[in-house]
Amino acid sequence: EIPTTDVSTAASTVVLGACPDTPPKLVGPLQVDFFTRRTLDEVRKELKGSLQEGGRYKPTECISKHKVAIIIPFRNRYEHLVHWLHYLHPILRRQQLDYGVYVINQDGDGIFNRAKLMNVGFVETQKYDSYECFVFSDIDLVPIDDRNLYRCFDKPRHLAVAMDKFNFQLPYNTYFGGVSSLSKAQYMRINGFPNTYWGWGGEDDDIYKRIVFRGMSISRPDSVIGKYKMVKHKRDLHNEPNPKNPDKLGHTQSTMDQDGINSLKYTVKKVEKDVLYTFITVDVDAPK
Ligand code: UDH
Repeated sequence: EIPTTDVSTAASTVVLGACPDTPPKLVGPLQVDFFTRRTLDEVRKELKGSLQEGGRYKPTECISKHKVAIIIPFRNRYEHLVHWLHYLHPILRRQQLDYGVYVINQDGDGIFNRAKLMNVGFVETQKYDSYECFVFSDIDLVPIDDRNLYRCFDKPRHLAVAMDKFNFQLPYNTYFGGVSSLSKAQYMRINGFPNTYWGWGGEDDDIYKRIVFRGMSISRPDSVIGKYKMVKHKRDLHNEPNPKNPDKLGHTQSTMDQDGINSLKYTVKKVEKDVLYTFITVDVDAPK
C-alpha cells in the first residue's frame, strides 16, 4: 500500500511592501563594450532564469511602483539587439521595474518610420498589460550608468543626454532623440508622435515641439548619469535622410492635432514571444 501524505500545507502569505524610491542595488558606472561577440542563445541562457516569457520581469522582493513598457523601433539590427538585451535586462532588473521589452519590427523594405513604430508600440503594448509608462529606445544605445532610471517622471524625460558619438554632450539643447520616457497622460496630451516622418530625421524634434506646444517642458538626468555608448554602424538601407522632414518642423503646431495617435493606421503581421522580448512585426504602409 502506498502511504498517503497530507500535502495540504497552511497557505503562507508573504506581504510584499512597495519598492523604495531609490533602488538599493544600483552600481553606478558600468563597463560596456560591443567588441565581445554574443549570440542570442548565449544571452537567453544568461538571463532566462529571471525573466518571464515575452521579456517580462517584476521584482520578487517588493512591489514596483513603475510598470513600464520598453518600446524599440526596429528593422534588421539583430546584432544590436543582442548587445542591448545583454546589457539592459540586468540594469532594468536592478532598477526594480515591472517591465516588458517590446521590439516593434517594421515589415518589408519600404522607407523606415521610427516615430510611427513607436506609436504602434504605445497601442500594442497596452494589449499585454496596463502600462502607465513608456520608454522609447533606439536599439543601438546602451546606458553606461544604471542610475539613469528607465521610468516616468512628472515631465516627459530625455534619457540619452551624453552619447559617446556626440562627445558625451547634447548635440543641441532641444535634442530629444535616442531614449525618452513619457507617461500615458503625457503621451496622450501631445497626441502621441507624428506618423508622417518617413526616412531619417526630424521626428525627434517634432516630438520635442509637441511637448512645448502643449505647455510642458522636459526633464533630464545630469550628464554623468546620462552617459551612453552607441553601437557603431553604417547608414541603414531605406532610411535615407528625408529632405522633406526638416520643412515639416515649421508646421508642427498646426499638424500635431491631426497627425498622431488619433490618425495611426497599421496592421500587425506577427507576434513572437521570446523569453527576452516580445517581437511584433507590423505593416506601417511604407512608401517604397
Ligand atoms: N532602426 C532600425 N533599422 C533601420 C533603421 C533604424 O532598427 O533600418 C531603428 C534602430 O532602433 C535605430 C533607430 O531606429 O537605433 C534610429 O535609427 P537612425 O538610423 O535614425 O539613427 P542612428 O543614430 O543612425 O542609429 C544614424 C545614421 C548613422 C550613419 C553613421 C555613418 N557613420
